[in-house]
Amino acid sequence: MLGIIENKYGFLTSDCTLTPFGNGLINQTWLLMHKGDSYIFQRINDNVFHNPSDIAENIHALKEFFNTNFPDYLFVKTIQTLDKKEIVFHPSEGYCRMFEFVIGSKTFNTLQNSQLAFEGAKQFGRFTKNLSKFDVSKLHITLVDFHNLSLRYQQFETALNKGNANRINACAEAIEFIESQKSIVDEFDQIKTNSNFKKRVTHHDTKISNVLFDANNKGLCVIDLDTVMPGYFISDVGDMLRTYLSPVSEEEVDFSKIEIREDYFQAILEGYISEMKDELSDEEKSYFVYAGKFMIYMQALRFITDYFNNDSYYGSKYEGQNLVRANNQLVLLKLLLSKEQALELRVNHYLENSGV
Ligand code: GN1
Ligand code: MG
Repeated sequence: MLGIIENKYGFLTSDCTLTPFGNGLINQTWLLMHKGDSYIFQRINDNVFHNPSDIAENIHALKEFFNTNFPDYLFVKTIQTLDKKEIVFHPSEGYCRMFEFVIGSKTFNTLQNSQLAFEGAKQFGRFTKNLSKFDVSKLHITLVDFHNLSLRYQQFETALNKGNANRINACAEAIEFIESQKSIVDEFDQIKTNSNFKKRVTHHDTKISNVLFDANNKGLCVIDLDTVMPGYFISDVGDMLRTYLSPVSEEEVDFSKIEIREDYFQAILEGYISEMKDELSDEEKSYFVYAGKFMIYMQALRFITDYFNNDSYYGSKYEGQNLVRANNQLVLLKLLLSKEQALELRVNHYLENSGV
């Protein structure tokens, strides 16, 4: 890696240190220190992103739009190579790129208070709202059918037929529960033909570590734009519900720690709607809780499908990790379903009383 950095960016190897950074599952990320300056250096996983230059072109187009229309928006810059490229291909290291590290900014891997959830939701809402005049058809589809729940369900069914039989046989209970919730897919099929649902510029990976905060814990902007594509708002709201509501993540093995924190729900609702109130149709707003079901269910499907397929997508650091992740998400889904009515009431109450 250091060789590429020296050849392509002109940073002498002896002046650089690289330290693994963050907890992404797909790309590899490092903090690069060079003569007192910090950068983010990444290797793009091209088993997942088959055309990394599409990502670079999308980010470039978004940057131009923000520069012209929202010059005050903090858009995290890609550092260009010596020959002015935003992405580098190396025969053995693959596709790499570098970003500036915004001085004074910080990220959180977990949420310690609901105010951070409000700020995160506000930033993702603001991102989509600011891009409402951006021609969404100009974006490359960096991952085809990424949040297509119907396809994810089909992939699960295919894995049930063709996957690792020992693993499948030991998961009867999880499979039965997943099949019992198939109506979540049917509802998504209806959304796809509902003209009140719009495809907007959607981030598709709204975990809290993808928000930059300032020293006072105010949100600055969103990062990790690899999966920015046309999409439905339920992807972004849903992934926030999936990853902010519980005090523990999808990696937690002690499922008794999984929880739905209603104050965090309220914070996501208020943060997102504060920006998106005039963008979303009334019908879209009524799918706020559904968004959580949609994303949690899809993530459970993706993890269990990968488990049946011998962990070929997410990999696994210990035997059964993807099954733990899938079961964790199924517990989260059950808890969400048990609170569904209370959360629907919160949405209705907030929408009626805040005048949006
Ligand atoms: C992957 O790489 P990371 O952690 O940002 C995945 C998301 C999942 C997430 C689950 C391209 O994101 O869709 O929600 O893992 N990204 C891709 O932790 O598959
Ligand atoms: Mg990501």
